[in-house]
Amino acid sequence: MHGALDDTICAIATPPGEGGIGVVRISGLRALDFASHVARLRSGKSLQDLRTHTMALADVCSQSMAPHGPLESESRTHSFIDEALVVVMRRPHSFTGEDVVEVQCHGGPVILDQLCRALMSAGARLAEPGEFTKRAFLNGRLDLAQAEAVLDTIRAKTARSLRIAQSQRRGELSHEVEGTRTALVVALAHIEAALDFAEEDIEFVRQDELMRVLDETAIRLRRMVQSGQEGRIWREGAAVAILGRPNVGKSSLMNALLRSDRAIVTPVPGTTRDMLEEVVSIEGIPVRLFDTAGIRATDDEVEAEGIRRSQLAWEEADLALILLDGSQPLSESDRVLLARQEASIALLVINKCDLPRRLTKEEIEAVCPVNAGVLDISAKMQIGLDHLRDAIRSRLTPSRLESQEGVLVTNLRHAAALERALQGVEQARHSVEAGRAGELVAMDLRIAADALGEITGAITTDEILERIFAEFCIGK
Ligand SMILES: Nc1nc2c(ncn2[C@@H]2O[C@H](COP(=O)(O)OP(=O)(O)OP(=O)(O)O)[C@@H](O)[C@H]2O)c(=O)[nH]1
Ligand SMILES: [Mg+2]
Repeated sequence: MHGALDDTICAIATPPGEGGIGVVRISGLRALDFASHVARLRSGKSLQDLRTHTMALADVCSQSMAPHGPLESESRTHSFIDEALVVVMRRPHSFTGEDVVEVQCHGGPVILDQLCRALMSAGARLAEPGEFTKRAFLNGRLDLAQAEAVLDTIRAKTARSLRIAQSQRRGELSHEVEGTRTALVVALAHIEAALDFAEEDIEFVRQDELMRVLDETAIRLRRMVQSGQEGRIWREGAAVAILGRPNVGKSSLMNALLRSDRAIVTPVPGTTRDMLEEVVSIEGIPVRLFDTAGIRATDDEVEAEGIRRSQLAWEEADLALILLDGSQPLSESDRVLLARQEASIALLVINKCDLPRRLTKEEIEAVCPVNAGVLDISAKMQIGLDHLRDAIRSRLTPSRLESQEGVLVTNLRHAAALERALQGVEQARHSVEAGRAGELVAMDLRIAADALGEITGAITTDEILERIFAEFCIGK
């Protein structure tokens, strides 16, 4: 069963492929026992006697062998896999909170595979995705939000994303969420006491005091909820689509922002037919940049499919860069695009500013009076790109300065739970204000407190755990 803690698990912990070293991780009650069947210390000592958090040189063999028995030279050549460094971390001072052994050998896929097989024939079980981190959670080493942050730190695409993930892994989000939950639980306890002793003339909860707590809690929750939109971008990356009619220089801009010759650039309109996606850091923001097929009326089936995908990319983008060619008057295709742009999610960019100007900003304004300003660039000559990066940054994270204080909510699951909590608290405030029965107030506060408990895992279900840890891969 997934999550059974009485068996011992093993998995390759380093990424697939070749590497200088590769690590196999073993965790569970019999980790040292199984490891000592496979790894024999050069010192002649038993692995079981190795001090915690120390490392030793060992021979790793595929054949199950008695931990102390003499190793025949013939069987040694037969079963020898590799030499390795073995590190022992005894419970509870390990990542999972269980006995852990990590075996570092040469990073070859066959070596690591044979090592895992040897451990499995000794009695270990291959770990399921995320099972090491899940055990860390079940053994109380991490709460759920911290466990999720382990994956975020590994996946972080920019330095700032990493800082945010590390702060969550250290427990800063959990601390804020738990603090808020405690305030609610205390208020709830008072209300429930008042309900239990309704006959007696003791005042368990003062109305104004309760309102103060609810107001404060609502402010804390609202701040976290509001940080969610921006937070998602730091964790998952923002989708930015470059759109425009053929030949305006979309692929040239893609390449300029990537600082590489990723996309094909030619003077032939209709060069890009398939959508290209690359991840790039723009002012520290992880951005998934899409180069799209130029949008125009066409009879070509392949091009039409490319254009259909461009439209989809536009709909799904966090930000669209609408590119125009400054050396040409506005065309019909440009007008169609401009008429569709929404000021909130688009930036208008005029390319080819190195060439004589044939397009005025007034012309653009005549088509779309509501826009957030127009930027001049030359993708080819690399002019104006810093301004463009800056504009992209401020469009994607308008509240960046504010949110640098306090925690940032980056995870959709957390954002949804926080929203439910906020709703519960607001509902409770209304009930108190309207002088409704204490039972109703208590019910809303319970909903809010439980929603917060789901974030840290104080309240959890198997279903939530399955969903979270399925995102991890084996070995984490
Ligand atoms: N002078 C000048 N030429 C540019 C600039 N940007 C792009 N070009 C040229 O414009 C032509 C088209 O550029 P692409 O980047 O392929 O344009 P595109 O929008 O991707 O075109 P499609 O893929 O066909 O939709 C090429 O000849 C580029 O060298 C620029 O800033 N200045
Ligand atoms: Mg192109």
